[in-house]
Amino acid sequence: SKTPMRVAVTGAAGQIGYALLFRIANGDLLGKDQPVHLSLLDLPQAQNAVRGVVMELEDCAFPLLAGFTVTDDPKVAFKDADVAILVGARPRGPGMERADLLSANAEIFTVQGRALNDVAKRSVKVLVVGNPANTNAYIAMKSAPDLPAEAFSAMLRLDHNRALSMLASKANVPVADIEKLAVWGNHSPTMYPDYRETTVGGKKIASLINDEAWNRETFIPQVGKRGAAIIEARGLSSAASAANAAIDHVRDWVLGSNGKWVSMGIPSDGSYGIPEGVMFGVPVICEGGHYKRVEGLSFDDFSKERIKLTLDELEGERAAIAHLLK
Ligand code: NAX
Repeated sequence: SKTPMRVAVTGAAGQIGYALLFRIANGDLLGKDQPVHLSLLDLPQAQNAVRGVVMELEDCAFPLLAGFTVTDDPKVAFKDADVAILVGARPRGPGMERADLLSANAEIFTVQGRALNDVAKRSVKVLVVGNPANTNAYIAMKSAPDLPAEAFSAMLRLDHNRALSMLASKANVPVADIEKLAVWGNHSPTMYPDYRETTVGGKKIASLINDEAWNRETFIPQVGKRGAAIIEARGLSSAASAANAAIDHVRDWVLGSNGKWVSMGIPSDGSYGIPEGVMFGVPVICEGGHYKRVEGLSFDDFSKERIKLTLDELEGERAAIAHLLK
């Protein structure tokens, strides 16, 4: 049988962690024939809670679960990691300014980026879920100069899946038949879900929907505010759907997206006018353990405006933490 792959998850005691770990152990992430070793990182005060989650994982008797590491030390958690899913982050507390939030997280992701740099497999794939996800991923990448920049990504997949589902219901078609959706930019309400190229059975979905007002006044804002709507309804932020998106993101990256477009936050190569290095959501196709940006797309005036809005926000975040990156 195969050698276990090592998957590190941070924020393991949190609500996304609780929805994520059981699916990884069940083989949903890396395949039904791939044993996994789980390395669980959380803060010192959450170690007991992580041990409780481990007891439940044990009680599932997952055949693919080869072992555990439980720790509050990133260098232990990331040792020889094949995959690292960085979920734990500092949430915005009462009265906390945006700049305070950015710098509290900059500290966390600097430490974790350095630890990945020092101890992870050279082929590690890192997904940042913890918010502000794009900027946190950027900081981790910049703190890991010995790893390839391509090792680092931020999660736009929840936005992508939300948009897919809304389009399927609007056009009254199965989700699985929808191809070529793109979500551009920052994982925040400024992101741009873009269905100009999207097809269903070879036909443009835009011609089926044929409602540009719906695109601008309903679709784009609702995808952007979906997270807030879930908090409003559930009293808690998205957890199972966020965990599902993390699984989709990493599974496709490792095992391939079968020719489908998926959206990932990745360091820009300078294309589409996005300055090099900015951690920006773009459509990609995954194959052979690598992602490849979809190239040659064009933007109309409205799309250019939307891209500028989300890029300006990301550049603002990057400027706010620049002094912390040495
Ligand atoms: P919880 O507050 O339930 O759990 C967070 C866990 O992280 C806690 O157990 C905490 O102790 C731990 N933690 C905090 N700092 C840590 C550190 N430095 N090292 C290790 N562990 C640490 O939050 P949860 O609902 O699980 O959400 C986690 C993060 O995901 C938040 O930042 C949230 O904003 C973000 N989200 C990102 C999404 C995306 O699409 N990119 C969507 C879902 C989610 O809102």
